[in-house]
Amino acid sequence: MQGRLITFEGIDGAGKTTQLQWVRSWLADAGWARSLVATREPGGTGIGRHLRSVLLQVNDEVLDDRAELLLYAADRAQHIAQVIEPALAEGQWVLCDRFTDSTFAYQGLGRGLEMGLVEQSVRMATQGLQPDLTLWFDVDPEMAAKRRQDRAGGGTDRLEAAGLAFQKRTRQGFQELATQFPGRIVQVDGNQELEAVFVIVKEILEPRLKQWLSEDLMEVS
Ligand code: T5A
Repeated sequence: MQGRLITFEGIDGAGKTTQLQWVRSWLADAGWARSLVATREPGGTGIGRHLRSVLLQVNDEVLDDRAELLLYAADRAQHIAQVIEPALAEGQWVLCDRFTDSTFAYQGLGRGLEMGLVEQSVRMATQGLQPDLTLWFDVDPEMAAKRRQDRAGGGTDRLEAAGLAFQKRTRQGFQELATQFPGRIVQVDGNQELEAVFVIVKEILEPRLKQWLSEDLMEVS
């Protein structure tokens, strides 16, 4: 059985975390005969949780853009070694809240770092590991900002505090990535109600999961 990596991407407040949790329950309840791991970046490991707080806490000290890039890479390298690769090796399906596309969109387009540097950092962290499927929750940045404001508990993290123009550039980054990798990245209109978005997500996932299961069966026989 082959493990599979499914990533959930989008700007802050796009709704990906909620959809990931719903997908997780749906897959578990529907008995897809495959064990699952749900995880996230940054912060999918104990070490990663320390890095997450450095990355997301608003601080008086300004975090340099290249330092930010390297911290995301460090979180990812640890996450892949400790969580993702072992799960894939056991044939599990891994649902990951953010992965490499976030680095291209946020540090590349959002911060404006040179793409060569971003690519280098991603290559070093992943050693070439790529998602099998990426769901990109595309939401209007103003709507996403409103959702973040309305969210119970409120609060703004360091990246959210970078403002609307930053989120717009990041959205543009995801758009460019979706054009570049049309087979892997599937755009989901996240502007609709939660339930309507989930219907779309299931429509995308069902045929893929069936295909993966039949590929596994063919391998066994
Ligand atoms: N980052 C990350 C980088 O810069 N580079 C990288 O390489 C990586 C990996 C991580 C931050 O780090 C950055 C990106 C991020 O800024 P995070 O907390 O993991 O931070 O990411 P966020 O996007 O900030 O997570 P959020 O939880 O804020 O947003 P989600 O997951 O997109 O949205 P969700 O599901 O939590 O929903 C937000 C609110 O909206 C409501 C939900 O109920 C919730 O209240 N909502 C909806 N309301 C109406 N209709 C819908 N369809 C809704 N969907 C959700």
